[in-house]
Amino acid sequence: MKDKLELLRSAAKAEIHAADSVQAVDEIRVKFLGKKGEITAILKQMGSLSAEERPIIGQLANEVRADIEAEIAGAMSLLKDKALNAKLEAEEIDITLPGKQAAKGSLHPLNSVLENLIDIFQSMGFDVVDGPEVETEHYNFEALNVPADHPARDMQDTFYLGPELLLRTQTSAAQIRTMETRKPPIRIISPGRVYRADEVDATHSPVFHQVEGLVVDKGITLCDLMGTLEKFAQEIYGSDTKVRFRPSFFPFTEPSVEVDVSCPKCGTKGCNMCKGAGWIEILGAGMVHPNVLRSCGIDPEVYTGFAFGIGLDRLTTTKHKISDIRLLFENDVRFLEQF
Ligand code: 2NM
Repeated sequence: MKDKLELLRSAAKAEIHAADSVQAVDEIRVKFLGKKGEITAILKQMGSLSAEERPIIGQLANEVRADIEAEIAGAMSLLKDKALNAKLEAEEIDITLPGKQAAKGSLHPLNSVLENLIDIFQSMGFDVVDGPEVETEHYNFEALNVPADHPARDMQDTFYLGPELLLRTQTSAAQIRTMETRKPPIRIISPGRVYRADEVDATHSPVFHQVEGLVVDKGITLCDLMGTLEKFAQEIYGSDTKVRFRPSFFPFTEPSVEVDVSCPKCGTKGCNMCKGAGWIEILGAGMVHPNVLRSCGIDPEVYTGFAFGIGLDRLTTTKHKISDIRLLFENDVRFLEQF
């Protein structure tokens, strides 16, 4: 029995050494150590041994079993390592391959033009102020010297929310609030959404965007207005842009002007972009009406100021050659991705 055990030991070792896969080693384990294995078979015959022989053979059997178990464990771990290395080699990862590109968001064209515009005015010393979109008649009209019988105050043109409340039709209300709370010198712009009861078409929307500006100090003149707005237009459209001022009328400014720039596409020749005119109107402006200053507690005998209103939507469509204002509000990603 002793010889038999030694034979099993060497046979098992030889088989384990020859095995070339985890599976093969496992089969060897079953063959020698399993419930119906050869070692187990020998242990079952222990009953036929003498009392002296039994412990000796028992000890040897346990030794052989432990020896084979150790050999199997060693072979298993070697083969597992080998299998893993082979797998790693076969599945080698090329870390130089470009990864999957995540879709990148971008600024809405209105916001990128607005950021550009804010940069320009901030570099000239302007602050940015904000105000509520729901306004009172007082801030939206009365304080701005818009008389009660002015057509803008008609229900047809303004969204009223109640007898005194409305959706602001211009951002000047934010400027009135600033003039009430800050002392001159004042240099501010107020960008934001404004509302008018317009029908939607390629150039009109009931919601649009304005950037109004205001400067109030001692000795501010029309020359300051012209210089500031010329500089602004050349920063936006390029340094060779020409600027033209035409007389106009607004209730809140006197005198009032409308400002045109030479067409960014054709100079002043006339093309489809400027509809043959050679010039494009970009904003309205003027010297703040004494009544407006007075209603904010600023003495028009001491202070003067200029103000302007820029339509951000039109500025964006002309700058990016966008044919229809509605594209700015539909938020079709295929359109927005282009900016
Ligand atoms: C415009 C045209 C001219 C304007 C006036 C004021 C204020 F508050 F000072 F009275 N803010 N903005 C103004 C002047 C707006 O928009 C076309």
